[in-house]
Amino acid sequence: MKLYYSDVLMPRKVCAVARYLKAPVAFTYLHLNKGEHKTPDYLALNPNGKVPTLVDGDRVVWEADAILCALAQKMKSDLLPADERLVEVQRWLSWNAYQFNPGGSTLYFEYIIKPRFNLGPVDEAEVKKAQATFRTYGAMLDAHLKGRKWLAGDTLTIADFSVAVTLPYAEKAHIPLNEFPQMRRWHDQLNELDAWRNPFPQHA
Ligand SMILES: N[C@@H](CCC(=O)N[C@@H](CS)C(=O)NCC(=O)O)C(=O)O
Repeated sequence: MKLYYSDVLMPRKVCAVARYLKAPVAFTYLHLNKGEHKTPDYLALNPNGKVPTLVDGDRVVWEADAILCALAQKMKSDLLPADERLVEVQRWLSWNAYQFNPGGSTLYFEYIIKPRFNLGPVDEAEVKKAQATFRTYGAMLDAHLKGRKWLAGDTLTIADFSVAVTLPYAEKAHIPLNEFPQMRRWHDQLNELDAWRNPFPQHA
């Protein structure tokens, strides 16, 4: 399997799960500043021109959450449970994509991507809106996590890797994680995993 990635947000969760599962993937770094994700060869794999992409023989998977599923299936891992927790996992993936992640990922874009790729100054109005979004849905997440070790109950699943993806950047991206004690406790648990703390392999 070949995993195309770069050291940015969405590939982070995919690299973390690949490492956590010790999946036999060849990590292939794309330099976004050189447009390596917009070449005809790459666009033939992923017409979105975005990272990450997983290639497993004839099977090409794009969308980070779908790649998490593919990796867990391939490794026959309980990170993608087959019982009723599967519904919980899907609930949190969808909720994250539409409700929770837009706040954190906007802040990641404003404070980390913009300076890194010279995309102009921080937009204060966007920051305010994104922090409000993070707080609204963060309060929900915090309440859900009370009394639960992980999102879908007692066991770690791909939902934890997916929903927490902006939290390692909280300080740099001005994400108000510290206002939410359960979310912090949950993220501290993820930080106990080497794969979460150091998801990206060395690259040239
Ligand atoms: N919904 C996609 C989003 C992927 C995405 O937005 N990737 C960003 C990096 S986090 C990217 O490739 N940006 C480069 C670009 O759009 O040119 C997924 O979850 O995989």
